[in-house]
Amino acid sequence: MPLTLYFHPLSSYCQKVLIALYENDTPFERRVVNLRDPADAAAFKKVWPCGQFPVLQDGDRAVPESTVIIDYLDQHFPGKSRFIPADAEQGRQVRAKDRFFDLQLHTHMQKVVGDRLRPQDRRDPHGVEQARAKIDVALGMIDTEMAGRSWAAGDHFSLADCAAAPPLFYIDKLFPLADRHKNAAAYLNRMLQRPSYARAIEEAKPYFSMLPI
Ligand SMILES: N[C@@H](CCC(=O)N[C@@H](CS)C(=O)NCC(=O)O)C(=O)O
Repeated sequence: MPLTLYFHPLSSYCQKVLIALYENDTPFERRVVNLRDPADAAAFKKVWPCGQFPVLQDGDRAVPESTVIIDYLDQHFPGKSRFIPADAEQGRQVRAKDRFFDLQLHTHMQKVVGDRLRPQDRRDPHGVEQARAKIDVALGMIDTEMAGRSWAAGDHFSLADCAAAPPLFYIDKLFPLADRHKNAAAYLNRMLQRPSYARAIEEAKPYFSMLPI
């Protein structure tokens, strides 16, 4: 039975998983979820009651969480790109980077974008200001690190790059990276040259008008 990905092309966490799938040309069926459609959202919640995508379905097993999905793909559907090094120490470094990009960058990007989608009287300017400050700290760290490396966790493409590119892309749309974070901007450009990520972005483009940025 083929894999099925529940996702939306515009979703940054879904792009994280699409990069991994496209890296290895892993076959899968696409199930685009429209959370704004109550019937579609309810159908998706039967698969994953938390209602967040991406979710990968493999037979009767539903695998939520982008990091776990990529780990699952690496274990069960390995291809030419390996996402988590077998070496324990290198693997730990890649996982640590993945956590960094999700928790110190992606979460805060979502806060800024999510706030713009709220009605004017339900916005949270203080929370957005805090998120922007945290994004700035993370970008400074990324910029310093990327001065000396090609990929997010070192010399090899990995899970960390799948995690890094989508939030950097949307942050670049909000606050252009090239102004203050040239190494981060160059890294994002490298990612955009990579066919797997270029494809994910091409597929998201028809939906860009839905973005509040
Ligand atoms: N920790 C989750 C985060 C997934 C996530 O935040 N997905 C967003 C889209 S990018 C979502 O489903 N938002 C809808 C919601 O939270 O109701 C992962 O890594 O997969």
